[in-house]
Amino acid sequence: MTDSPTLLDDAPEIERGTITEPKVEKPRLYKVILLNDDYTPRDFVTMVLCAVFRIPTDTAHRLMMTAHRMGSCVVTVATREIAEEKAKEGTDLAKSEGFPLMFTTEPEE
Ligand code: NFA
Repeated sequence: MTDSPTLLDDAPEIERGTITEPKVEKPRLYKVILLNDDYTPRDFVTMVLCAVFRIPTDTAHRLMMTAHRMGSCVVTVATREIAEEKAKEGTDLAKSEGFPLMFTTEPEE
């Protein structure tokens, strides 16, 4: 009696001695950077950070002061899409009120 065909007959041959690494790459992350300027009021910067990045007021105030003293500071880290969206949201909100406040993005490492 001949064996009836099974699913295994169509299975690809296993390559002996080859270890295949799983090809799952973590997405590259981007920093959202708050830039200091001489014109945007401190309270407005703090408000934008709270509104756009959902940061508590005390944390937002610390970040604002860090950028004010150092020239810039990292607000958050996210995927490229989210980071660019948030940077634009913050920059546009300031622009709509006539302030030059700017957020930029840059890739991590
Ligand atoms: N340097 C601004 C001021 O003295 C405040 C500021 C902080 C602006 C952080 C932009 C970023 N009014």
